[in-house]
Formats: sequence, C-alpha cells, structure tokens
Amino acid sequence: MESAQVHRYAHNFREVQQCTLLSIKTGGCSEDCSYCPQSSRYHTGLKPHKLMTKDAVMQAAKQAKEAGSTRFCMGAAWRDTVGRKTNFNQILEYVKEIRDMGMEVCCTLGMLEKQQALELKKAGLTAYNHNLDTSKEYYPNIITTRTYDERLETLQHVREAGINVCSGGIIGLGEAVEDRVGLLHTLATLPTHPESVPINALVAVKGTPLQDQKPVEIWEMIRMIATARIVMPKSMVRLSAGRVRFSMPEQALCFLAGANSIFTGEKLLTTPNNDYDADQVMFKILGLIPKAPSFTEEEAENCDEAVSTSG
Ligand code: SAM
Ligand code: DTB
Ligand code: SF4
Repeated sequence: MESAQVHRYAHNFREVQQCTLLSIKTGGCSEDCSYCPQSSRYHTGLKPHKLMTKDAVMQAAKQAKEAGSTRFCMGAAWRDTVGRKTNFNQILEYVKEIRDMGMEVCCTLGMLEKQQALELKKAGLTAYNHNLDTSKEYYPNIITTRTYDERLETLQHVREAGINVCSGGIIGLGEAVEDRVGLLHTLATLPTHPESVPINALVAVKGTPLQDQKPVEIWEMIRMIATARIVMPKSMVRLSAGRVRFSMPEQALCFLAGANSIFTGEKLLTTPNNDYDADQVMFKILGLIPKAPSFTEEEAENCDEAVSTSG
C-alpha cells in the first residue's frame, strides 16, 4: 500500500490525534446541505438550541481534556457569523479560555469574513474547519444556498489570518469516484495544503434528503484516506464521521492507510460517535499513542505566560 509508505515517511505512524467536538449552537440552520440533520428545512426531530453558556462549554472542554483529547472543536449551525456580534464575541472568549487550558482549539461556524478570521486568530484559535464536502461539479446537487467559491473564499480568509486550515469532505452522498478525486484534487492544489483533512462517511439521518443513501463501505473509506495521504503527505488525515459503524480491524486498516486523527467522545455534533472506553482499548490493542498538542513557539510562550500569571 503506497499510502502506508508515504505515511511512515512523513509521520510517526503510531501517533493519532484525538479531537473532541462540541455543538455549541445546535439546529435551526437556514442552509439546505442535504446531508445535515441541523438544517431547519428537514424534519429530523432535532431540537434547536441557542449558544451554550461559557460554564457548560468549559465543563465539556475540561472533560475532553481529562479523557485525553488534545484538540477541542466547537461547531455552530450557522451559514456565517455576520450579524452575530454578541455570540461571536462570546465564542472568542471560549477560544481564549480553552487555549489557556493547553488544548488546541478549532471552530466550525460557517463562512468567515477576513476580519472575523483575524479576531479568532488573536483569541488563539489553532484551526478553522470548513469543508468543501465534495467536488465543484457535484456540489450543486448537495447544497444550493451557498457556492463552492464562497467556501474557497472562507478558506483563503482563514489562511491569510494565519490560522491552520481544516478542510475535507464527505463520501457516500451519491457522488462518482471522479468527484472524490475532484475534491482531493482541489484540496491538494490549494496554495498550501490544509493542515487537517477530515474524511467523513455520510451519517444518513432520517428526515434528510440523503436518508436512504447506501452506507459507505470500508474499502471506499480506506481508498479515500489512502489517496488523501498520498496527495497531501504532511496533512493530518482524520477518520471522521461514520467511524462508529467500523470495527476495530476496519479502523486499523484506515490507520495503516494513513489516517492519523479521529474524533473522540461519545457524540460528534448531533449523532453518536464511538464509545470513549472502546477507543482507549483500541489504542492499546493497536499500539497507537495519543498525539500531544502542537503550538507554534509564539503561541506556546503566550500560553506559558497565561499559565504563570494565572497561578
Ligand atoms: N455550519 C457550519 C458549516 O456548515 O460550515 C459548521 C458545522 S457543519 C455540521 C460541519 C461539517 O460537518 C459539514 O461541512 C459536513 O462536512 C459535516 N457533516 C454534517 N452532517 C454530516 C453527516 N450527516 N454526515 C457526515 N458529515 C456531516
Ligand atoms: C467534520 O469534517 N466532521 C465533523 C466536524 N468536521 C465538524 C462533523 C460531523 C458531523 C456528523 C453529523 C452530526 O453529528 O451532526
Ligand atoms: Fe447548516 Fe452547517 Fe448543517 Fe449546512 S452543514 S445545514 S450550514 S449546520
């Protein structure tokens, strides 16, 4: 397997990053992403919630850290953050505090303007997740309320603000193999490769237009991960949504193919994820080691200062 060779050349193949998601603002979204249980256009039975309070978010981050997670990613069901000044400022505070706990912090809040990206950077954000989801050609079959080019613009704003880019996609949307190649080609030909590339297998949620899609087979997932690894050797490739359906040996093949990051914690945003204890057993059996958080020197100094002044 060529990707395994590339993986071993570019990374410590035992190291796997554990990232925990929290949906800080759930449901009621104006967009029509046809895979998403959080769109207000579909009847998925999901109860919308407004932005979570600081205490509740910090509690979840603390729990994730204690469970061994090194990156905390906050998701909001928004098209963008324009006109959400109060909520956005609150999120900036959450970012600062979680960063000061010594965790990498990521957000996924929809489209970002340049100014907002700069503010998130200033607050200490490590990475911003914004997926391209699929190829430019297949995209209009999945989402009509915002364009592929708008997504690329957000990625550019994130990059220009000096925040790491996290961008990947979903397989199992009914796309052709060429669309999977198209997605990876777009990601791999960005001016700089995204630092992380999440590969999601569709979680077909009842009530969404994609509820009856055929489940992605493990071989499709492995091939997608392997190809991502070969074309973006240094990126963290994340075995993301859909992992809960795969057995330990199946996941082992994903790691061999080049995946070196997972979402841990019992929930993704709104759907179930692997059991925390089962993941710890898997790490032990497969001889995987948790990846330590990584910060630039400048960020680490800021964090040291924060820790020494707070003590
Ligand atoms: N609202 C923001 C946005 O769309 O950019 C952030 C949250 S959104 C839920 C983040 C990503 O989760 C989507 O871009 C999509 O790739 C992924 N996602 C959402 N629902 C999914 C599902 N049912 N199965 C797999 N991935 C999903
Ligand atoms: C990503 O690529 N996958 C995560 C994260 N980025 C935000 C989200 C998966 C969501 C799966 C459906 C849900 O739990 O709502
Ligand atoms: Fe809204 Fe994001 Fe879901 Fe699309 S993927 S409906 S933008 S929450």
